[in-house]
Amino acid sequence: MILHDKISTQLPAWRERVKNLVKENGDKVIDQVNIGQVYGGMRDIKSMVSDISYVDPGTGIKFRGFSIPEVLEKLPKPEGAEIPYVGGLFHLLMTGDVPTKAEAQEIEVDWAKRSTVPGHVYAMLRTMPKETHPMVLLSQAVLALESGSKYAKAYHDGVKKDFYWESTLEDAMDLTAKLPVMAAFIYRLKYGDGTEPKYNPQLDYGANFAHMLGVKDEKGYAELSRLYFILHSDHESGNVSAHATHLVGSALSDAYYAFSAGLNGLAGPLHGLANQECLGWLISVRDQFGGVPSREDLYKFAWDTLNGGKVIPGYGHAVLRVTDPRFTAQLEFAKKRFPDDTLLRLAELVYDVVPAVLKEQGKAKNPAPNVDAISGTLQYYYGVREFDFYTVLFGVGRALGVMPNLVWARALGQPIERPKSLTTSMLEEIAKK
Ligand code: NMX
Ligand code: MLT
Repeated sequence: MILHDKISTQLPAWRERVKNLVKENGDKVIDQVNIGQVYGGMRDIKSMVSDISYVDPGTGIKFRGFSIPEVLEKLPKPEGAEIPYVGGLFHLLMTGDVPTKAEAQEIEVDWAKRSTVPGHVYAMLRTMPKETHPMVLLSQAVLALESGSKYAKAYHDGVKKDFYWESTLEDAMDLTAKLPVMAAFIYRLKYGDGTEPKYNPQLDYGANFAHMLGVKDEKGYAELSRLYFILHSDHESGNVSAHATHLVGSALSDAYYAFSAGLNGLAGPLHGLANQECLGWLISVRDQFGGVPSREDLYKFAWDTLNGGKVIPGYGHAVLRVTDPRFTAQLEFAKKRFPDDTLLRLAELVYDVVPAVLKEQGKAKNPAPNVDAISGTLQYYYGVREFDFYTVLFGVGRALGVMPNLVWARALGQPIERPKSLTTSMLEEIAKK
């Protein structure tokens, strides 16, 4: 497998680099921790390492050093498409190399071969009550695949630590191959006829998803799916879904246990569920005013939300201090394809009005939009209008980033994660000094 060969070529140098860094500079101080941070969700404490992506507060995400416009420009694309292969992004995140078209297609072909979802997963999902949230179903489906973990088997068969990453890579390929199929089935089960989707090996990952979901404009939605999965793949290591995946994986739990945990974190309204909440908020504005309101009406509506003790979903960020470039990429995609859409015009007006409202309120450190402020608007345009499905889409995308992180954590032998906690009395003692 191409990813296996590339990683194993790179690995000796990486192991040497990390070993020397820790040996020669292990006691160099990179950060200090204060009491506010200990009580404040560990915000900004520099205590993790990832070479897969990095979020600069002032410019946003870089995937393996490439900005979003660079990724969209450099990665190979299917014939006649504007948005690159998802397989190309996965190759980039796993290896750091921009793949050729043939290399990106190799991942796509491998995914197609691994895409069959075992019957017990469908049977299990069918037993769940109709009102079960799609994120519960996705997390359960991921866990239900665990019995097929190649890493868990290799571990129990006594494979040496240096080789853990190989079976983890196999799990990463298997899981990412099956995720869009399981997501499409959850969509059909919840809102459609409940039939099991079939992956078409002639189509790429994004086009397959469009086909399996059964949207009207398959070509248009295939472009959106590729964009959506690429943009949502990774946001360095500290966000809840990536960190949860890493934390659980650090106990040497396999990719299925680890990613299911990540999904459970993604399902929170302050994290991935904000995309569902955001579209709900936009629709409530549209319905209250019968379309796009005046700036004054929107201003008042936003203040009513804040005065009601709620957050404005899709705005603010723990790290970013500017407009999220993932928001901008989606806005540009939509403006190019459906500039007159009511919800898009509304999302643009919100972008104009809400940052000023949040600034006036003076609480949010970043009043600008994040990735979730517009993603639902694009889904809605293409006819995927069931808001509670949106975080499932985020989950499919997120696997593409957290899996390379897991493979490399295994390859570099990262240890079990175990920070130290203190009691409040201890902190009070420290405060007196
Ligand atoms: N609307 C209202 N209040 C906000 C918002 C917002 N969009 N963003 C931040 N605040 C408040 C926040 O609740 C906090 O209030 P309090 O002191 O009363 O607890 C205060 O501003 C300071 O928060 P920050 O330090 O700016 O933000 P923090 O790093 O704690 O949290 C988020 C980051 C993203 C959780 C927060 O901005 C938020 O709740 N945003 C809305 C939900 C959202 O869009 N989440 C999706 C994030 C992206 N993702 O996909 O994960
Ligand atoms: C993400 O993509 O994970 C979100 O923007 C949240 C974060 O980075 O903290």
